[in-house]
Amino acid sequence: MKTALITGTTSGFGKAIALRLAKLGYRLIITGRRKERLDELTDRLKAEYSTEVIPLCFDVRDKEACKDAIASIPENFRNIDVLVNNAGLAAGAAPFDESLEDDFERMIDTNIKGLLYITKLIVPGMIERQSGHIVNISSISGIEVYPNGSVYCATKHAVNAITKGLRIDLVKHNIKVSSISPGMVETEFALVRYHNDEEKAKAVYKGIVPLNADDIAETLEFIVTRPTHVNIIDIQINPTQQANTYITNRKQEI
Ligand code: NDP
Ligand code: 8X3
Repeated sequence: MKTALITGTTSGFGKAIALRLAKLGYRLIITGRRKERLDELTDRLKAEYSTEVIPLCFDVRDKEACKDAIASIPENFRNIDVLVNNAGLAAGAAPFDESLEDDFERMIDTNIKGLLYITKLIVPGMIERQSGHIVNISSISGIEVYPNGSVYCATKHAVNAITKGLRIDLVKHNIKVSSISPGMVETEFALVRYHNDEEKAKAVYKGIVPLNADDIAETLEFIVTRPTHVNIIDIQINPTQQANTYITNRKQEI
């Protein structure tokens, strides 16, 4: 039985990925800050898939909390085959000069430093076992830069550099490193980005059928179910109506 650790499972991609991997027979370590949602998902995974689940409630920006959480994983659960670095966010969408420093810090601390803290804690076990697969959730914004998104784009460019660097450094240990680079996916992402302004969040997907979280989970399933000799480097995935970060085919009614 394989074990996966997924960060950010209280919503969006992470939750959909947990449900997909449970269906595939994985046992899971799921994380997030919202305890109630983590507990709800734990109950659901156990009830629907008889999955063994360890919920870990902590903030990936807190290095000591990351260490404590990973150290608390029971001995018989420590052979982590798949690490999905998913926890992340965009905070704000404004020209650089009007952006908030607090937003910069939230994005950099979560999307880059949080990913590094968790990866640093999980990689030694993978090296010891000479096997493992790390899948980093990147973004179209790791490939392009768009107006009002410089720092979020910078964090996902960093995720891509880290992904490539990890692949180079870990290839000798038989560890696969992959990424997924989605365009617009309707989750809580836009709500978080616009500081809980529901109107602004809704407008992001106006006239578009966006991807949904399970489209990303399905992509991840493809990546982690390839044969041992195959490593998927990156999968870019957009809604049909999105050509790139600034050209979309919006319809008034869909
Ligand atoms: P959601 O807001 O729906 O989910 C984000 C998840 O990350 C939540 O479970 C949240 O849990 C967790 N998270 C955020 N900050 C922290 C933190 N400091 N510590 C621990 N967990 C945290 O967004 P998505 O599912 O859309 O986003 C998932 C990933 O996908 C992100 O990395 C995002 O950048 C990326 N992405 C999203 C796209 C989109 O259009 N939706 C497109 C491309 C990439 P909690 O709040 O409980 O801690
Ligand atoms: C999220 C997708 O287009 O808002 O990573 O950058 S986008």
